[in-house]
Amino acid sequence: PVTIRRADYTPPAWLVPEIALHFDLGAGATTVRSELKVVRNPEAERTGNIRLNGDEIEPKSVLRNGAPCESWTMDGNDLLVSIDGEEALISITTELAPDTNSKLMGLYASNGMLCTQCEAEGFRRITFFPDRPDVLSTYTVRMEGDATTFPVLLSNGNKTGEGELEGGRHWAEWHDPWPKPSYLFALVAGDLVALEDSFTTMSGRTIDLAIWVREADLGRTQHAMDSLKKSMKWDEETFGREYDLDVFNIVAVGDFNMGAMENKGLNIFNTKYVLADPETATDGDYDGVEGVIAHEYFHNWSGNRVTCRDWFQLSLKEGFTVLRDQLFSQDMQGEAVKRIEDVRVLRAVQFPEDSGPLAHPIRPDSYQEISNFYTSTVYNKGAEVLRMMRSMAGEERFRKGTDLYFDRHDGEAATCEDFVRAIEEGADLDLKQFRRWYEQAGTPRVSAALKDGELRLTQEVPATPGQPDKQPMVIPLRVALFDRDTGKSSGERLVVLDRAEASFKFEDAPADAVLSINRGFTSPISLDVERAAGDLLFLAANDDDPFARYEALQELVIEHLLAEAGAEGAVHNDAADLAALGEAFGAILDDDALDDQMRGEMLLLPPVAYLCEQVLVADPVALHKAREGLKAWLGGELRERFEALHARASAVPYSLERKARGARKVKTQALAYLAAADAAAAAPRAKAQFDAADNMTDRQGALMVLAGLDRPERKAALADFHERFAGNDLAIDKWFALQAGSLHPDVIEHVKDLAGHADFRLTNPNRVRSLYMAFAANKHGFHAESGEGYRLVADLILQLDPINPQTAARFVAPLGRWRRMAEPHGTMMREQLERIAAADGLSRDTYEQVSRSLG
Ligand code: HT7
Ligand code: ZN
Repeated sequence: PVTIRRADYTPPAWLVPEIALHFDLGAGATTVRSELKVVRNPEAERTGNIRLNGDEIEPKSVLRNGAPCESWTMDGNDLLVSIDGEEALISITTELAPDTNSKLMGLYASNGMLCTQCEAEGFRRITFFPDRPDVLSTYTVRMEGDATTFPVLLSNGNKTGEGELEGGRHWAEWHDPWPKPSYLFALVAGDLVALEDSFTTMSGRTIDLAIWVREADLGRTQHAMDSLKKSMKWDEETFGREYDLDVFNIVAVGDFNMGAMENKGLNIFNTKYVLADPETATDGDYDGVEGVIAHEYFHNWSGNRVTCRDWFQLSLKEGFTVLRDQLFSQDMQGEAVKRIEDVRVLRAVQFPEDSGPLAHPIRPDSYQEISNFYTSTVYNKGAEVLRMMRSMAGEERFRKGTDLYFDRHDGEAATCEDFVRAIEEGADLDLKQFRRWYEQAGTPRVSAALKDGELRLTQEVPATPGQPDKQPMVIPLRVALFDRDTGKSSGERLVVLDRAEASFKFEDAPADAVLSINRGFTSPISLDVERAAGDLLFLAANDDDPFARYEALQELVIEHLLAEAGAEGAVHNDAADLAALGEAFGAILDDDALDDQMRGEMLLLPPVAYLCEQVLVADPVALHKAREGLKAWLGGELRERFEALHARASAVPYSLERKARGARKVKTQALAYLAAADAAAAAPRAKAQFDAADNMTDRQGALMVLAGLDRPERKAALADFHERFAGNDLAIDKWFALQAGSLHPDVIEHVKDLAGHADFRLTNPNRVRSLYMAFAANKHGFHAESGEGYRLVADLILQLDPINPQTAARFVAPLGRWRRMAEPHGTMMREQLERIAAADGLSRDTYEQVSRSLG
């Protein structure tokens, strides 16, 4: 496979200011005729050919300026058409078979409807085109099809015409006035109904909003609509961004490779991020819908109005849009809990990526298959990098920077460098050295020690593939010092570490102060703090930054678990002994000043994925056992308090208010602790919660606990759930995921059986992820001593690769951690990767991930 390099960027030789597309739609056969107005790009090197990318398509006819063109050639998948003058009209016909398109890229069929996915390189599966984000065109789209099969015909922009045709057919035409790259093109044809509403923008324009779904799903769309309207208002108020078309359509699709897609004026969503009602969606699902609706909507400015010059700049739109959706959710749900949730995801997913064979900078330098770079690094670390700029500039100055960025680059395909320059100028910040966050991969490790009011910091950025030597990063850290006697802090300040070592003097430091550092998780780093015994317990009880308080308790737990698991260098210390931990958790349970949302965060033990990150070579089984052991011990030690918490929370009636949501969160946590301590006693309690549930959060929580228990209640609850939600794909996904992610000793057998279940389909990414991603994340199943867990995932990759390579390639990363896993795990994981690598005809997606993982 060819490696594409960032350094090789050259501007497109030809531009396409206008394109008209004609679709004659059918699930079995669709004909596409495109008309491209092409003009020479004065800023590029002259060439006599235009290169039009294609993928699994053939040109049925090629016209140039209205006449059949003989002088076209194929170069691999690409069509080259010669052009003599400065401009031309090129018309190409292609034929597609949407119902055999299992890759779900380009035009495909899902549940009887037709839809598209073009980011990153799907448009070239529809027609030949310079399929790169720096070619911007205005689109006119005419669709024709059977009026009964496809009563609704949607595309980007505004509808400009529609009518009947002979033979029960009809047509519609859409025009999008905003020039856009091909990856933002979309089309939907199907038998859909809409929840409709409107939004009045800050300048007084009325926007028609519609959420399109299958008729049976209409009753589950209100939350998505509410989320959309909140997002539109928030983006006006917080970033000054107004919507720019007369309509905004969202369509929910059951077969989708990712979460959603921000196509201009026609967002296409995985049903998972649209449909929600109390009976079938958990509180987490509600948040997911709100967050993803916001994310896609925010792309209208950060991604669509200002797009990316090339795919190396992906974090320009994704990192920025993740930051925007995180800030939105903080405003909607409360800052502290949302921040903790976001950091937990970063540490459990991005930190392992950054310390493994797939590590890359937020702006990668090369790729073979761009789909492999839609990563937690580009998205979540990308957002953290921008958040650091915001912390250094302050909210107001950061806004000046983003205003300048939007003004300066509106209508352009921009680079990360353009963004940094706009923040530098608009926010008046020097970001020269800060740019290293775009260049260097790896999670910096910072050591901190406080002595006599002087804070000494050192940093080290670990070597990553292709980057053996690193330069010091700019690392902002919010710091406070606490008086050990009064429990009070002398205020917070921001220190910026920009050298390998530096010291900061705190003139007002109390004698024998306790250090609170990286408050609010100012920087995406790992920290090593020299502490006196008792400091963490002090901070867990007294820190006035909720994140720092949470962090102190997590640190205590991590120290204990590493020591329990016999991790190298870990020792039990006085502060982290079991009794102290029991007291700290007891205090969390008793603290009336904590609301249940925050209590729920504090009660969550660190995930094994993050525990593995604490050591060079991890024993995942020992860490998992230590974690479960602590859970069981706490469940027994604090049994009465967990029972009281479960009873109190169970009495709170269902609503979507914060208080009721908090109660549901701690209710299932209490159940999980009790079950870990005494399965026999907890099983009837869990079954009672399951039976009494009037909402999915309680029902799923109870089933999650039961699924892990070898008790009779398990079978009955699983059967009840399956029958109750038969035909509801999203709920049945949960049924698969709960079993695959369970603590049950026979989980591997369960997964094998589930793969043969009548409801399992390899062609549906949600279903595949619900079974196999849940399993790959289940440390006790995936890392089974037999190696059977690794084999199962490798088998899946080989089976799925010819069907949906993009989704198959996503399963390589869990096996790719082999170097960091203790023996015999490391060898067994590597052997499975080698087995995949030896297979014939691997896709570019899977080949790239496997070879990087072995390399
Ligand atoms: N920008 C969207 C990315 C996306 C995507 C990428 C590759 C293959 C399929 C895909 N579906 C959506 C999603 C987002 O970040 O908003
Ligand atoms: Zn995005």
